Amino acid sequence: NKISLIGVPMDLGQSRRGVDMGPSALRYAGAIERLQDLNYDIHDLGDIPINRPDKYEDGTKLKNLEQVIEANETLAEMVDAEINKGRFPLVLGGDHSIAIGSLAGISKHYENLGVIWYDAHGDLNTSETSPSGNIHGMPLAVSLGLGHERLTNLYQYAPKVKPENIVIIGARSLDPGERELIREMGIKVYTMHEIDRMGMSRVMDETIEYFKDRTDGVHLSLDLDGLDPTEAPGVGTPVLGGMTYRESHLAMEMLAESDLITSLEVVEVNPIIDEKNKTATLAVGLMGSLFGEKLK
Ligand code: DIR
Ligand code: MN
Ligand code: MN
Ligand code: MN
Repeated sequence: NKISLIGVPMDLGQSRRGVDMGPSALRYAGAIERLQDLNYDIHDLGDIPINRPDKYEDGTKLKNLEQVIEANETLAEMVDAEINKGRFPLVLGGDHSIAIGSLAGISKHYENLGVIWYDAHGDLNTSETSPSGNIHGMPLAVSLGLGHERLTNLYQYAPKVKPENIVIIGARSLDPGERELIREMGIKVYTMHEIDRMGMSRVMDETIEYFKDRTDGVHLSLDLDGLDPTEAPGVGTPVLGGMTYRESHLAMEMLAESDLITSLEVVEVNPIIDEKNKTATLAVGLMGSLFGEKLK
């Protein structure tokens, strides 16, 4: 019942400014109070210092690589240290490239870390397949050991996760290289098609059942663009046809009941393109459900 909150105000893994204000937006929306009300002992460790580049890089090669590596190394160390203290790491982003550091710090504590990737995207691009050069489109591939060596080997070990320990939920925008990787590695994906056909309830039942025996910890990586942009407009890369408010709360409540989740990150909240902090407020509500509001 001890949570350590770490903010990562970084927007360098993609091309749109503003997601660096995610941690502030989430705190402003009441993240800490929400969890305190559930009787968690929560330590806010503040925000990691982020070095801005002299000039934001563009083009299609890995953007702002040095700064992204530096931030992720710091994050990995912090997450690792909090787990050593027996505390649950809660990482607030920032763009999704910070999952590289979260997973680097977390995964060394587990033999078989499960990862739930709640996202419109697969984030399975490598430097070769990426259409954008945005590192936020790569963290899951990096964690599988694929991509730029300085990213895959961050925190001096690779890979961080095994393909069979990943479940992607909500995918509806996958690049050709990502589709190929999913096929090759047999990664489990519930696209919007499956969610529509089966319903979120069965998707989560299957996911929980799948992880229950094979993993010794499960990290939830919650990209707010997994939700439909009508409900989560404050994200940099919105994709129509996403998961609803109700489906997402159901998913979080079922995960709370399962008691499987051992770490969480909340990413891609961009308050400057949001509507009155709607997306951060939604994210904090989902955190409430994940941390057991319904079970109280
Ligand atoms: C796209 C977008 N697949 C890319 N990725 C996003 O740039 O690699 N991930 N938006 O969250
Ligand atoms: Mn305390
Ligand atoms: Mn993502
Ligand atoms: Mn996404």
